Order: sequence, then C-alpha cells, then structure tokens
Amino acid sequence: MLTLYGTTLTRTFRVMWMLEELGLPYEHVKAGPQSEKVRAVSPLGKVPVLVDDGAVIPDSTAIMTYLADKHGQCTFAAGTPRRGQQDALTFRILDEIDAVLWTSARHSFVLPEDQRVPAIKESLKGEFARNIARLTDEIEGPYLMGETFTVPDILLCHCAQWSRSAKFPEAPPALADYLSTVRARPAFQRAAALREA
Ligand SMILES: N[C@@H](CCC(=O)N[C@@H](CS)C(=O)NCC(=O)O)C(=O)O
Repeated sequence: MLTLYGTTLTRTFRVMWMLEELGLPYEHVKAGPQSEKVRAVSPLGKVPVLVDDGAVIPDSTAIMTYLADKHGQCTFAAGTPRRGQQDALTFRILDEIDAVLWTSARHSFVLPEDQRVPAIKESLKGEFARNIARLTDEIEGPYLMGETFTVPDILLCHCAQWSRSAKFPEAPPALADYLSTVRARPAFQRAAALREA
C-alpha cells in the first residue's frame, strides 16, 4: 500500500509521474509543506513523502530511485557502469539546476523578507543558463541516456518547468525538442492531468 504526501505544484509531481510510469496504485494526500498531516509522518515537514507499507521515505529523488529499483523500470541496474553514469546525471541536475532554482525561490519568497538578497537572482539566472546549455549538449537522445528513460529525465523535465514559472532563461532549442519528447510520454500526460485536477 503506497501513500504519497504533498501538493501537486511541488516536487511531489516528480513522484506522481514516476508512479504513473510504473502503473502503481497509490493514495494521494494533498497536504502542503509543513502541514500537520505531513509532519505527522515526517517531522522535517518537507514534501514529497512516500509511505510504503508503513516505511516512511522522504525526498523526491530518493523516492523515485527507490521505486525505480524496486520495480526495475526507469533505471539502469544498480552496480552497472550505466547506473553510475545515471546517478552522476541525477546528482548533477540536483547540484546545478535544482539547487540554483531552490536558492532563487528562497530569496524570492521562502526566507523571511529581511534575510532575502534579491540581487542574487541575476547571478543564479546566468549560472542556470550555463549549466543547462552544457547538459543539453550531452543529451544522447531521445532521452538523456539514449533509448532508456531514467530518473534524471523526470528531474530535468520537472526543473525545466519550474524554471519557466520562475521566469528563468528560455530553454535552448535542443532542450525544447527533448522536453517535447519527454512530455509526450503517456505517464507524464496522466500525471499532468492529475495535477491540473
Ligand atoms: N530535496 C527534497 C526537497 C524537498 C523540499 O524542499 N520540498 C519543498 C516543496 S517543493 C518543501 O517542502 N519546502 C518546505 C520547507 O523547506 O520547509 C526533495 O527533492 O524532495
């Protein structure tokens, strides 16, 4: 029995998409960050959180990797060189894209106003543009790692969407083509419909 906690406009969407890729039934508790319902299962209060038969797993990337490994889909097998390369991409997207967007969000609306440094945002936008351009050059096609759709594809696509709502620089054309291919996946379409609902 799987229960997913988190509202759909957060990183929770990544896990919804992975659950759709794997075709797994789950209960969705649409509770916001730091809500009582979330803190009752995970004292950190961050979303998403997955509860699998009583076991609590926080963090979107940890959850996606857990589900992919458990079901042997959307991943290369653990202990293979391709998996090492896949994990390198995952951590790079977290370091170079997710962290940049999150820092920008913190200095826009997350931190108390007197702790925000709004000027940092221009510097972050430049960093984002450089990092995304380098990643785009390395897309094997049609997915990041060739014909195999993997966890970092979900991460990158979600971050690209996030960057648009944060008004970060537009995606290079090759990235836009890649994103269209990824978004055409039926599982993405199903998760997006659930998000809209
Ligand atoms: N690395 C974590 C980050 C989780 C996170 O910060 N989630 C945000 C919503 S997208 C949140 O819950 N923020 C509330 C807080 O930081 O207290 C993940 O990927 O799940």
